[in-house]
Amino acid sequence: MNIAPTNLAIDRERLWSTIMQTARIGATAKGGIRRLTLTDLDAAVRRWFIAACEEAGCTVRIDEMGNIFARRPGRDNSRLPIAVGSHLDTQPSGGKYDGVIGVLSGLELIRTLNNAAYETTSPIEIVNWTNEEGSRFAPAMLSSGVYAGKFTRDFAYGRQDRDGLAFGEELRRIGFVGSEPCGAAHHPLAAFFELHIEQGPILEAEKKVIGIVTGVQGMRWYEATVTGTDAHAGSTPMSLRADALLAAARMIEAVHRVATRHAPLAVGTVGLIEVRPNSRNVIPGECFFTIDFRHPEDRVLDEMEKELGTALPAIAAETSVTLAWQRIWNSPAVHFAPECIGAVREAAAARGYPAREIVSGAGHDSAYVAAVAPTAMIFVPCEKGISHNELEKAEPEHVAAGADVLLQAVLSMDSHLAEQGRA
Ligand code: HGY
Ligand code: MN
Ligand code: MN
Repeated sequence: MNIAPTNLAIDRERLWSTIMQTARIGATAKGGIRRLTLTDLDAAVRRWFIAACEEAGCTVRIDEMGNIFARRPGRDNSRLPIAVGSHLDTQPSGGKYDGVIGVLSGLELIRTLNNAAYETTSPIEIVNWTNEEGSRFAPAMLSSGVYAGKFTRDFAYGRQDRDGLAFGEELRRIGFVGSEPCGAAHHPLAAFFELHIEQGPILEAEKKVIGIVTGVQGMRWYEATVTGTDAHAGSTPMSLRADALLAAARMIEAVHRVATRHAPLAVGTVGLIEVRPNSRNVIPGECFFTIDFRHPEDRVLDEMEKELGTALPAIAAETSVTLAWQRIWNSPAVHFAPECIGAVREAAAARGYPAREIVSGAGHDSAYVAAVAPTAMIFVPCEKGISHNELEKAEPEHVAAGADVLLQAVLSMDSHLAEQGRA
């Protein structure tokens, strides 16, 4: 695909100040963001985003999952839109850039085209996908998943947070149940590009500015509930205990052992644990915890799951507790569209940015959108690869480079589709 010969360039100061402006919505003392999905803070940043898009001349549509689509018309609006985007929700102690730079670089792209009075052939859309993080409502990428037909809307609406609040009710409460059905059949895209920080150490270590993302590794989430017996910490002999937390601790060690056995490509994490009654002088009678397994190959994830299926029940038996566990999410490994990967690769080369191909360790909405539209991602480095952490840090020039490549990739895709008379 030949690069659209444009001397257009994004306004890096405007992009950076926009990122810092929205970072104030849910800002934490340590310089991060706490903006959990479907909270009032999520609603506030959504309203900010809609107002900014309308000010940039976009028309805004919202679907029944709260996904926001801001559209800039093109010369031929009968064509499918070329979309860019990501997510504005964050982890409980998230950073300023995860998801945010993918949405706001889309706004910057629109602002740049407006300032240059540049008319694309296809319409351009910016998308904010609801609940990418999956921290409050599991699984992750829930709304791009409904859009791609991986989950039904009713399944998504029924997902509950740890306080028992349901996704659908919370979406209604913040006023973002849109009128448009959620799905690629109702809102098809010609292509989708997502700019994101790498959230890993590779680009920084190799002094690369751009990651040409070729796909996303496989991910599986499990939930386990261990049931023992609440009992008095002082008067219950060690031999008579059914200690749910002790059992869970050994199971967590087993998760680590299985992942380490398949390292360096496999990773395994227990990130959420709840102990009941959680009282210092009561032997815990119940423990709930989550398991996150990932690997680039689904067959290895099958092996890891099998090993876990042997280890966990054995630990339950030796600690006199009962175990209930289930897989709640399976996101197979994804390969992005060669034509979109090519557009990113050529855009980075045309701008002279040091780049390398990379597979994403983190999950992204692109993983699901890729099932229903040609998709690729662009990574930029973040300091020491740290993310899902308030100290997450990206350099302005790297974010600007990523937005620049995004602009160029979108414009070359637009020219390519126009030449083909397609979409
Ligand atoms: O879990 C993930 O990889 C993403 O950050 N939701
Ligand atoms: Mn993200
Ligand atoms: Mn994230």
